[in-house]
Amino acid sequence: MRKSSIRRTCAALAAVTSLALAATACGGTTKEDVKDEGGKAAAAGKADPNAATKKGLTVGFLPKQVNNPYFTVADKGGEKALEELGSSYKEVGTSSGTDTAGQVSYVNTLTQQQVDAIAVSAQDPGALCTALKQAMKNDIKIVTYDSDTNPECRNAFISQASADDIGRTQVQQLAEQIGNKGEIAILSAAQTATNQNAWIEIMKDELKDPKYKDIKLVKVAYGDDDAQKSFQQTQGLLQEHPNLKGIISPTTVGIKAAAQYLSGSKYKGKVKLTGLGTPNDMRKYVKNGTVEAFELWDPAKLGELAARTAVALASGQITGKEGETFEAGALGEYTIGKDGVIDLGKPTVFTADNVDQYNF
Ligand code: RAM
Repeated sequence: MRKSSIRRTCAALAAVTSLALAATACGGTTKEDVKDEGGKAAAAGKADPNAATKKGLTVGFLPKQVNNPYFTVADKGGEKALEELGSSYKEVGTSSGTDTAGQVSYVNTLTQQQVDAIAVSAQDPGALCTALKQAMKNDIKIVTYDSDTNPECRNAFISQASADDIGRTQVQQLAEQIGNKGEIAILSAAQTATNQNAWIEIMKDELKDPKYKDIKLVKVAYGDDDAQKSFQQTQGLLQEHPNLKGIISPTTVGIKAAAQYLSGSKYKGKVKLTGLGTPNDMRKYVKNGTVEAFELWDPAKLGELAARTAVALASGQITGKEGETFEAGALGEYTIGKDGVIDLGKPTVFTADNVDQYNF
């Protein structure tokens, strides 16, 4: 039986019965039996770098939040890459960045639909684990991108840049702007967000350097990647801490809302703001003097690398082990690092001098 007809039969079964039953009923003609050589090697835990790139795969993208412009750009990058590779893309997800139950149910749905791979940005590291492990048992490859789960709950994590680079450079930028002195605060996304929490830990570590002895981190606030909540949190930070000199917002939604608040207030240009934003969101605030510098990577490339990694995994070219290498089209060759982490590259710093060269 061809894989596509097996999939239809099993999908129909899965739709009317429990997944476990469907898997039993499809026993003997599961995906395992129709694997090519590369697939067999991968099933045995070995990568076959020469295995052909499979076509006709379906990769489901599950961002942290569907209506977040950052993920719109990232997932478009994934869609384009899959089109080039002859595979299909679909996107599902919640509109709130703090709906972990919603994310879990989307993982379960994609598993029932027997997609070949899932690229997911986790709202919470642990909450998705059981569902993701169930997907992997069903031979679905799991790639996290942007925000990771626990390493045993996925095959690989596509990191936008090393957490170290992202965390330390934001502190360095703000410290320079405030002359290494004064109170600062962080405006983050959701309190459970794996990516933001990893960066915040590194920021705190960077702040231990004696050169920052006159800088005091007074608060970490959470805007949940909700524009209104982030705006109000910024307002609250300034009310509670009238001597605040600077804010780091490592989220595209947060930095935009904070810039909007500052630019319409008496603090414009006085309270410094940096963090992670998109050039299109931040251009106006760089030009009107609210923000001097901020940083980000190209989200489209992050989505593209997630898609290409998913296809390489599903083709058996890699298994997610440290040291394996693969070709990611025009992005070049990547090597899998410790714990299955793949770094996209270095973040780019945007200022008034270069912000107009970017359009995302
Ligand atoms: C927001 C999200 C995302 C993060 C970017 C920088 O869009 O929180 O997870 O990577 O900001």
